[in-house]
Amino acid sequence: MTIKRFSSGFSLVELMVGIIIALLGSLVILQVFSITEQSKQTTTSGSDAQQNGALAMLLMDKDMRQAGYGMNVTACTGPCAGSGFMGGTVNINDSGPRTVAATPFVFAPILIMQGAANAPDTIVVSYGNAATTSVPEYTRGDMRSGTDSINVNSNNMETYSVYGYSLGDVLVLADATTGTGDVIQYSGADNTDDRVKHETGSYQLGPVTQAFRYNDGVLPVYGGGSLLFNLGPAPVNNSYSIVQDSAGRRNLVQTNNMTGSQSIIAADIVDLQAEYGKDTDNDDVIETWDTVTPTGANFAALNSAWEQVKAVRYGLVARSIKREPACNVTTTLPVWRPDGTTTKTFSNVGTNADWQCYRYRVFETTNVLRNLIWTP
Ligand SMILES: [Ca+2]
Ligand SMILES: [Ca+2]
Repeated sequence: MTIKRFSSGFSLVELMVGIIIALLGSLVILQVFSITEQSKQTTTSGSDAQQNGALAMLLMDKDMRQAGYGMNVTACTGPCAGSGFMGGTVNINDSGPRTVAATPFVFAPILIMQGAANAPDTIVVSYGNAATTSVPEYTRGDMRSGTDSINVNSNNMETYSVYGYSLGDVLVLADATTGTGDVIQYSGADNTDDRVKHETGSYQLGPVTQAFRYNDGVLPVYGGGSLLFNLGPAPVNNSYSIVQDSAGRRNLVQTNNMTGSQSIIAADIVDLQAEYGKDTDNDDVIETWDTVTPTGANFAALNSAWEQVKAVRYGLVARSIKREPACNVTTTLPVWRPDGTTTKTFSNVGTNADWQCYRYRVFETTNVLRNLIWTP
């Protein structure tokens, strides 16, 4: 007797039902995964903006805390009475390699170049880094030509010698009557007559031979009572501006105006606005916050107007990298408070047609120009 054995298994209908259930399961899993991924990217892009903005603020703040070091003038009697140089225009006679052209150096801790209409502002930060002197000397006169050495007032000191300069130090020779100056570089001293030299050629810095890069200019003759500031081996005159790249991204760019080099220091920074804090009645308390760069009918008036600038306040906007699918993640333009209370809008953010598809973070701070506390 044979036993007929039926082979057990799925029928075609059972198989198809099974496949459909598996497909539905996969769909649900994919859907959940997609939603999770989307929310993860949104969270990450928000933190990108947070990080970029914080980095931008950190780097700018680090520079601004030093703004004005070595640039102030203490009270002086004699031929130089009352003369300061804040707000003067200094030529950077640079023979070194540059990626951007040398622009005149406005001799002030902070210069805000207001963007046209509501475009981003550019903030220029300046300071010296001399290890020894942080106050200028007055010249004794007799600079006989534009390349002649400079007779400094060292006879005010105990020793009859040129004091406080190191080879390669970058100096600013300034005429406080006209408000113009020139960057030069210290190339040695002639101690028989207290003279500071600013020759072309090169010098040895440790194992490295360096060229004097700021001594090629033909200078006007500077008379007695001119100021000689020692800004040290590597003074800073940095511009911070928003530059749009070829892909349409806006980044915070730092330009080193002394050497002409440029770099992106924080990505996706879409606006930068700044205002001056001014003490207009000379009681060391700021009462005015505005965007007006000091002016004056003559240099003395311009100098006084600059000496009212005691602080800078600035705000910047960082944008998330991710463009959200729904363009309603931001509904109002970001704002800041330049004087601490009045609200102002970052209008430049809205010039991107799809600005509402991104998230933004606002950062704002005040930097007191504390290196100017000795200003007369
Ligand atoms: Ca502005
Ligand atoms: Ca005041």
